[in-house]
Amino acid sequence: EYGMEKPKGYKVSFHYNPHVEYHHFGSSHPMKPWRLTLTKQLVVAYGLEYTMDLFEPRPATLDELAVFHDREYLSYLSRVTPQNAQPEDASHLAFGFGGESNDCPVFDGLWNYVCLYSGASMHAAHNLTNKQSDIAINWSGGLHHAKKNLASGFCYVNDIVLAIQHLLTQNQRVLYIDIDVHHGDGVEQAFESTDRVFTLSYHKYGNDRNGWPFFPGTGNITDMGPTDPTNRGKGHTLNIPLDDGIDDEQYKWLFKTITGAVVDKYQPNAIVLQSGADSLGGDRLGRFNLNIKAHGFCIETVKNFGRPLLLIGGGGYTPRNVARTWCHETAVCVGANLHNNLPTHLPYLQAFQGEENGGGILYPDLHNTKRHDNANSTSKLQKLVSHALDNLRYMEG
Ligand code: ZLV
Ligand code: CA
Ligand code: ZN
Repeated sequence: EYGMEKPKGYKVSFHYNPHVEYHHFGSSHPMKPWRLTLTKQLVVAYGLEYTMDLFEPRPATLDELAVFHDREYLSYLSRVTPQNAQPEDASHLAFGFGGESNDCPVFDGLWNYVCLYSGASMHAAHNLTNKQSDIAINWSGGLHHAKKNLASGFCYVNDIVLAIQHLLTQNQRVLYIDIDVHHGDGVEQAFESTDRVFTLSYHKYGNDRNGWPFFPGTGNITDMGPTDPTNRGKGHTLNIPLDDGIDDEQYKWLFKTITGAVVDKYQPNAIVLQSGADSLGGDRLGRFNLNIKAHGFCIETVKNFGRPLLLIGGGGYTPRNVARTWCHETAVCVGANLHNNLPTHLPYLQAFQGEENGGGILYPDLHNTKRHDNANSTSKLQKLVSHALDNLRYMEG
């Protein structure tokens, strides 16, 4: 009843509006929308565009975003510009803009940008509900920190929540999986009171040397959502807090064991996978030591569950490695193997050359490129897995 007859040969669609690329958060801001240009160029250079249905979705409308977000917030978001913004204004700060860290700057075309990436996620979700695709991909989405009335952590509109809300019109149970190095707090919070969405996030958790928590500071193993037994969402959240420097074999084992157990128990009708590439080794903001193929193993594992799959982007702050990873994962979806030497007719080949290691190739060794010592001992991870499996018992069967 989950639809897909053939174990291989899924119908894949790629949802992308190239106008997102032309938006800039500011030169010192780590979020670079042009990483999507690099991704698309790699996908095209490897010939993957011929293996999928390509769509250029229209921007979402304010009414479509209001299915999740407050209208007062959207109205502010749609009108604020770098010229008219009042940085000291109480509502500006209350909606999550400006402030000391300025994670969420107001830049030119901001409203257009949020409507473009949200429109793409909603279009991708639509392709799944009308069964035009088995796997729908939107690398421009995955902005998991946005709340209904608040911008947070580079995220202004929560395209994931909007896509899941659409999937819920046709599916009884949706599983959300988040492998971005940050906790998927916005999605967790949005569905904390329903048993129709299960949220599972793997992330770095804990304080640095100076006692500052890794953003956003939530998502310990004990955070299982509401604990009140009358709350239908009780037990439908699972958080996997990890420490610096986790390696390929540890992450793959953890992901396979825990995600497999969740799918077995919850039996989702559709899956949404946020594939943030900031969990790779060498990421500018991340702390893990994963290689591209270990990250891609998670996508392969989820694909093999054989449920309709919405695959979305997220974080990722070393643009050339973001592009490599999302190109590899696009290939995983269509079942293609890519040669390690980058195609020579790649327009942005320069971006992938002159690296210490990895110049001119798709699969550089990213392990320890930033030399985060591995603080995850085998025994700690084993305890984490048994705690996680224990937590699943709180879900009513
Ligand atoms: O990848 O780094 O740590 C989905 C996503 O999950 C913070 N924000 C806030 C709370 C106090 N700090 C600011 C610390 C700044 C450290 C330097 C930056 C440099 C320029 C601009 C922003 C940052 C930055 N901000 C690094 N980490 C943060 C986080 C937000 C992380 C969002 C991850 C988004 C797309
Ligand atoms: Ca995560
Ligand atoms: Zn992230």
